[in-house]
Amino acid sequence: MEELDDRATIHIVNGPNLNTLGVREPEIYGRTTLAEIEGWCRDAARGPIEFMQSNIEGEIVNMLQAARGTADGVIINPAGYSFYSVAVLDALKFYGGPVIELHISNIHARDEDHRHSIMSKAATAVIAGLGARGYVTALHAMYDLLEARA
Ligand code: DHK
Repeated sequence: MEELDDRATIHIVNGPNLNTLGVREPEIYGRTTLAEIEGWCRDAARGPIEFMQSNIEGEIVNMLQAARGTADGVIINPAGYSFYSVAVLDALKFYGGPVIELHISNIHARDEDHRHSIMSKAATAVIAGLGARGYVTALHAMYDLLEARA
């Protein structure tokens, strides 16, 4: 396998309410804060990472448009937008590079409102149910994906 260019840039995009991790429904999302997750990702990163969060759909769209031609890979937790935002889905398609869709909880085992992600149509891979550590798993998986494509 080829060596990964160690300057591969990964964008990690977080959707609505993920700024409240650690407090919101800890029985589902755990007690780890988004700042702690960002720290784990920075420790695990093999190159530059951008770690972003917004509660605003259009800002997520802007982040994904900006990732085109800039990010070698995108990891996205679309949170509540997962289940209906065609705008975020379209922006993911526009991005065009490898995408890992990430959910902290196992959405497939949840209620009807949190089960059917439309984002998966534009995802290279999906990770769900690993808790907050899923972000680090996703980062390692993205490097593996990029290495396999190199
Ligand atoms: C986070 C959310 O905020 C929910 O809207 C999703 C996702 C699940 C998660 O598990 O990370 O349904």
